[in-house]
Amino acid sequence: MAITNGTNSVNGETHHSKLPADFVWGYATASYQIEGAHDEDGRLPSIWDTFSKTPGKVEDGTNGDVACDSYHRTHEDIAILKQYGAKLYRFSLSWPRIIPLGGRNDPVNQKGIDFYSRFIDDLLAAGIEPFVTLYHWDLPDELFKRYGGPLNKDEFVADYANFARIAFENFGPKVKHWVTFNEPWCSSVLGFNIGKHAPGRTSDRKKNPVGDGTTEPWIVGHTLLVAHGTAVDIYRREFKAAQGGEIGITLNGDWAEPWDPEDPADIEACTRKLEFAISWFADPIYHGKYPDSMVKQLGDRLPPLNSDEVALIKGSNDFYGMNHYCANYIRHREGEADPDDTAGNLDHLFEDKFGNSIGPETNCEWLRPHPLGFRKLLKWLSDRYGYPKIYVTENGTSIKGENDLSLDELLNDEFRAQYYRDYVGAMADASAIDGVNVKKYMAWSLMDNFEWSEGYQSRFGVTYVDYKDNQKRIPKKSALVIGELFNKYISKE
Ligand code: PNW
Repeated sequence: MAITNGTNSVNGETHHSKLPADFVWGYATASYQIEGAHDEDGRLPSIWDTFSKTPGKVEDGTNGDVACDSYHRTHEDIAILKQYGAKLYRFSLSWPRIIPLGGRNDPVNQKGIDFYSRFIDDLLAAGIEPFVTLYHWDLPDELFKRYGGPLNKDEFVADYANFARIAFENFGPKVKHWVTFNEPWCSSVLGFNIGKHAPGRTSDRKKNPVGDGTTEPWIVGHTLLVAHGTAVDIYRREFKAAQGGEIGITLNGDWAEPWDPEDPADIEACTRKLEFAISWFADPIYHGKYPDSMVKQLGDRLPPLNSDEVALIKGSNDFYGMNHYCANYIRHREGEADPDDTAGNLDHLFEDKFGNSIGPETNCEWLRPHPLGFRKLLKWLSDRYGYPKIYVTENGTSIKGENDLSLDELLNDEFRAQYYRDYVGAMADASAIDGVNVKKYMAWSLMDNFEWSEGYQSRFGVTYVDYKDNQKRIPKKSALVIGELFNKYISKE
């Protein structure tokens, strides 16, 4: 049977893999990337406000002060979601809007609560289910200044637990899907080793005066795991029975192919790459321990999980939240790992030994589409974690040079449309052929937005945002294509 992304040719006839009839899809965004209104109605700075205003940290020197202005345009955003046929919207709460200083003894900002309450009501009135991320990287700056944010486990966990409880109390009657943390790998590694994300700590003194990339990412990862487990525990003990929702964490993870498919060391390095990127968090959650490969390489730099922590963390996912974008070729490195290494002593490459490219270039240096990798990773996760219910919480692409195109060209985003055809097809195959239990899908992103250290140059939206003309929103071709795709793939019976 020849298989190419959702279309299977059997005895000369073409069949489409189907997604289950109860499959739900929609779009994703995050507060700092879209809201703007950075100093309105009591909001105080997050670490991303501070980081993006530090010269040299964001490529085009921009920040999220205005972004897509979604704080003032919730009606417009809901109208486009509805127009696109989305039934699900993943967005994140801005912690510094809700508790401007962040801490458990700091005041709660009623205006922040009211803003999200109204937004959730309006989404539901439009027939769109809210899928809420508690933490998508915009830590109140004060908490970082006060005690180092996630570098201080006890303080951070207590403050995060308080924030989570406030969110469950206020929004839980209407929100049935919660994500505790978005991509803890990014918070830990990009924020505390590479220094590419806020708060920008790293061992590299050319980039930042302080930071220790050999220890801090592992401390932060530990903190985030414990904070996740604590929030889930609070939800299950205090809210779940009455509110009936579900909660999980969202992990990023891209697929790995061996640089030399004949070299057992490269094949092994692929597993190690997935373990360092994904199983660092997923193994404690599903198996109650860190992967052996990480313990072996990192020794006591990987803070052990004590038995109370294991009890909190093990079994703490009601669903597996999966963010997925691309794949790499992986080549093992010889010798001892560098103390600063976070990847598992291996290289990420775009070409294999024979010069084959993993996929076409995009506007992001780290992202090259490779749709079959999506199917393979869905299967890999399912095998390793016992066929959990998977929600794809992000998937999407930027386009090389998109920002420099004319408006007509930009709206005709065939590269992105093809990305979604291939990726949604690969997911349908994983579901129909491999038995993967994937139930929801949210494309990244509803609209172009602040792409972190890449600023506004890399666009991920299915909606064009004109930053020069009052953040005007115009649908791109891909928005139409996604609707048609799910219409085709989701079973009608
Ligand atoms: C994810 N990397 O971030 C985030 O969840 C989104 O907020 C973001 O806009 C989206 O993917 C697109 O980038 C990532 O450098 C950012 O490997 C950077 C990386 C990975 C994920």
